[in-house]
Amino acid sequence: MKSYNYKTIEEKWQKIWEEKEIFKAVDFSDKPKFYGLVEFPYPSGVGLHVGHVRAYTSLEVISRKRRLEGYNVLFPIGWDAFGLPTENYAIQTGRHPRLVTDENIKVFTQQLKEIGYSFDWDRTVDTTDPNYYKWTQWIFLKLFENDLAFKNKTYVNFCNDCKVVLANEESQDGVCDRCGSEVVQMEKDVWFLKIREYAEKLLEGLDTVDFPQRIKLEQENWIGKSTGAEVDFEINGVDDKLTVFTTRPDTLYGVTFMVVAPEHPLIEKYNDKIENTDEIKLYQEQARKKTEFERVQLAKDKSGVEIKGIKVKNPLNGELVPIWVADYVMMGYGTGAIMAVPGHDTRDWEFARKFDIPIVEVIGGGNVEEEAFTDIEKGILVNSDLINGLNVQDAKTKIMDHLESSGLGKRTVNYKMKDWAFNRQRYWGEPIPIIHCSKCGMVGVPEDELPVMLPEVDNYKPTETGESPLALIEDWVNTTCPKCGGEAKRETDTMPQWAGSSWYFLRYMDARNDKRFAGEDKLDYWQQVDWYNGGMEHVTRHLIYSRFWHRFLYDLGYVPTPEPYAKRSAQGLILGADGEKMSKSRGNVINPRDIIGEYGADTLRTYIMFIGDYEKPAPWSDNGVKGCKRFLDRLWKLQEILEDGDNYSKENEVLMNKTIKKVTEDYENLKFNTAIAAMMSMINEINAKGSINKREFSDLLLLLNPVAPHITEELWQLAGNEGMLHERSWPEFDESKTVEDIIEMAVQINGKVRGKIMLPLKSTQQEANKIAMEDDVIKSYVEGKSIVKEIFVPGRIYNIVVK
Ligand code: ANZ
Ligand code: ZN
Repeated sequence: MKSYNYKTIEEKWQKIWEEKEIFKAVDFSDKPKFYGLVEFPYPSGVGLHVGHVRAYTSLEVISRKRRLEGYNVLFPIGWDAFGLPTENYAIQTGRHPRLVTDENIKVFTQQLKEIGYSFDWDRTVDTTDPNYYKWTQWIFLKLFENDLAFKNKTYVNFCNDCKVVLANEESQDGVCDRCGSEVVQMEKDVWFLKIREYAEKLLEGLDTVDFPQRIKLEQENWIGKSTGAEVDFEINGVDDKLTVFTTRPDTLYGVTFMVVAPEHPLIEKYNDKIENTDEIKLYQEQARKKTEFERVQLAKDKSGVEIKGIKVKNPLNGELVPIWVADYVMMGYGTGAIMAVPGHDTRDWEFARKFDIPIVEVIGGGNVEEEAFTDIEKGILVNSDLINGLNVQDAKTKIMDHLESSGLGKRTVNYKMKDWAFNRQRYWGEPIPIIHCSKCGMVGVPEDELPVMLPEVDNYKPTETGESPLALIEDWVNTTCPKCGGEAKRETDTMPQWAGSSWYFLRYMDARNDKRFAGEDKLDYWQQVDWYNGGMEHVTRHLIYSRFWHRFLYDLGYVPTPEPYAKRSAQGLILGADGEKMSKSRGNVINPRDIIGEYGADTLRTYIMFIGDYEKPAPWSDNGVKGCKRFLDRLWKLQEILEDGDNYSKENEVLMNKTIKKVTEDYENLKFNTAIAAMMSMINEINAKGSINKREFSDLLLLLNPVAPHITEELWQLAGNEGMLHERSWPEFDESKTVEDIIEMAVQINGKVRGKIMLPLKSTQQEANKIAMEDDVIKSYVEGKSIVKEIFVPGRIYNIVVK
């Protein structure tokens, strides 16, 4: 027997797969199709890590299994290559991000190939390739044409260190996600996409997909649908009103003040009437310096100023209510103004306490002197004229009916989700294909002029003014207006990192098309992603953004399905051996290449699938790796006890059926660890029995092939089979043969039948004894006596002779 030389074996099969283009997805094949998608990597300078291996091996296993099951499989890979690390590296070293990206892609490609993944390498996409970003720009233009892209002045989170405008999500805790320095507010005119218009569709779509519950929940929370009412409060003495959004119209009788956001237009509008404008201006300036996070999350200590000179009237009882300005109310949500009910809202309660504003109880059941009473299940309306005695739900309905019929308000829905800040002031991103003309306004670059290529720059560093370095290249910026032919300027913002990944799964269906983002016929054939696996980090935004783009394209008739991904799963993190997150500073990082070098790719793949529950975090274990290598060694050694045979032997029949069933089902349920454990114990049983025939061996190889494709192909060939293993079909099992036959057996004591036991047909004498002694009657005849002799005829009789 040759020894298991994984290095030569793995190189050999990888070469064969590549040369024969085994894993090419076939457009329009008659076979059923399966589209498995993994999140494409950002090709960073540090190369592949074990987390990638965990993320990719799962769908690799499913994809290989699907091919054996007769599917035409699309299992692609590509590069999400725009982004800050590469750009920052370029700034430091002066090397062009293009060169750096190409080098990194080379390294990643080689590493993925060394692991033996069955990707279709003909379909790779690279988001930084003009042939790709041409279509990213094209989708942007479609959004622009459909009024879903707009520019607006806002205060943006600006990192003084990175010189970049950050999305709210990138500046949580008021610090920059990337460098940790303080984030300041800067006024800028930036691009937004109107994802809010898709809120309802994105919510509804969740009912039609197979996503883990926690992912659905995160999508729902991100969208943050809130049902309530808009209520108009007449402004006293003028013909105008202040409209608030409330989820609690039932508490209207408990309103003791109003709050408007510091940015609310009312302040400007009634400047003449307001008596303390200086005080308010000062407050507005202070608020401007705070990030949204500081205003909402950190605002333990409430601040605010009463607007003197104007009041509003409570629409139900006509009482005059003072208006305050306070930064815990955000301009970007609802109407930017609230009716404050300190008796039943905690923030309002804290505010009222601090500024000595009356607190009125309108929901009985608590003690509003001590804290806001917020129990909407138990509370009963009090001090509320129209609705006294009702529960909260009924009171809401009644008040909303009343408001609507008397024209004082209306039912409304709000979404927490903000429009998507779609811009970066950096170099290494897709140029936004818009031209600014002083006569025509903003004009989309004509489709036949796409892509708008990234120009060469001398310096990749963003400008101090917060503009991208593109703004400094005059001959690029200055252009002519596509509409009027007059002098015009190009947009110099680039797209955010999320752009390219919002539609890459469509490009894989037709990656080399130069007429369209993907051909209609191919989109029709591949339809949608059948199964998408990835991480939990950043998944909320990526899924929201890509579902939005996809849904938009669907609405325009460009793609055949409303949702891009039929099913989504997520892997857990691989932790360092110390149980901590892998990090350079902790020195607990495992490099997959080292494992491949020492044990081979099949061991790496097997171990990473064996490491633990797929969806949970799992610590690395060197012993675990060695154990998996020993498993493959034992598999290799089965050659020594290999016998002829085209059918399962009687002895191994149950073992085979049961293992096939277990592995088949476990793979589908992401229980790779227990599937592998079943194959490990199968090998142990085979070794105990001392033989395995060729048919049994082949089927075992097939079961393990998706996980360890090289060694299984090799063993198949060494066993003298024709063709290649991956051309065979997935083994089937007979449900009725997955358990041992159970029989009834009489137990005699000194020749007399004293009881009956149930036991598997092939039980041994020891097993029969164990079961017999669990029977109290039989036991009573044996207890206290010594066993002289036992006669055991398997499947027939068990006689115990005692004295
Ligand atoms: C009166 C009231 C009484 C409220 C009560 C709550 C409890 P969600 O569920 O998040 O939508 N609100 C409305 N617009 C706001 C804004 N721009 N900034 C800060 N707070 C705002 O919450 C909606 C509730 O949050 C609204 O209902 C409003 O306060 C407040 F016992 O109105 B409520
Ligand atoms: Zn023009």
